[in-house]
Amino acid sequence: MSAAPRLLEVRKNVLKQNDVIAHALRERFRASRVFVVSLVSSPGSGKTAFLEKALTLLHARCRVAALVGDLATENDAARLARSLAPVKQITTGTVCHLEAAMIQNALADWDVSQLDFLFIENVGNLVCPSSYDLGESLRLVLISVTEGEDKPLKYPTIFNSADVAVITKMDLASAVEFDEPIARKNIQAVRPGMEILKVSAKTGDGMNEFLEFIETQRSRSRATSAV
Ligand SMILES: Nc1nc2c(ncn2[C@@H]2O[C@H](COP(=O)(O)OP(=O)(O)OP(=O)(O)O)[C@@H](O)[C@H]2O)c(=O)[nH]1
Ligand SMILES: [Mg+2]
Repeated sequence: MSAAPRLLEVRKNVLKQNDVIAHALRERFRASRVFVVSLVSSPGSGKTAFLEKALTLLHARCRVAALVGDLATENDAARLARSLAPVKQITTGTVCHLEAAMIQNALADWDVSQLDFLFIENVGNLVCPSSYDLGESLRLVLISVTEGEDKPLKYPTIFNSADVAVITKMDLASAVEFDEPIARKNIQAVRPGMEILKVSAKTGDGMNEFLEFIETQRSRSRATSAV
């Protein structure tokens, strides 16, 4: 057997194993009645800034926590911890995405039934994270106004693996001549009917709408998954 098919076989098995763990995680989250929201985007789209703001606002009214993945450093965990919510950094070394087993390990000593929301910030990457189910209830794909309206067309898989798109850094939109109708059209071309939210972590615009949105999603999921 040549090297390439073997590599393909190993990759398939890794993905299969990931799905088994993700399924177990999803069952655990459902039984614990915790709503899990993951964030994917390119590096620097504003995941941590957005999450810090969301955690700070939510921490005042419900039980929230976060996991954050990066290849190296604990920088993002330190930023998120300013919200006073419990936070854990997952450092992946050379791996360009989070995997379900990493989430399982990070949560080994956490009682998730004590949480209303758990957020997971993935490694900044528009390719690898799309293949890995983390057992989350809702996956957000962030696209910042500074990275170009064509990203959904260039990286359709990540948009297809997500449930909702969040346009970030709206405070910079006019400075970078962000063309919102084109960006929306591109998102819809890849994922027709996808819900799109707009936020600025800097000014706080759109944050209340986002919180209302996830609270509604959580209520819906609780109503449909009677445990
Ligand atoms: N003006 C403005 N800047 C922002 C906003 N959100 C994030 N930034 C800036 O964008 C840069 C990257 O933000 P991060 O929150 O670190 O982005 P990230 O997606 O978490 O980055 P990685 O974890 O490295 O992938 C930082 O300099 C932030 O201050 C925003 O809403 N407005
Ligand atoms: Mg970050």
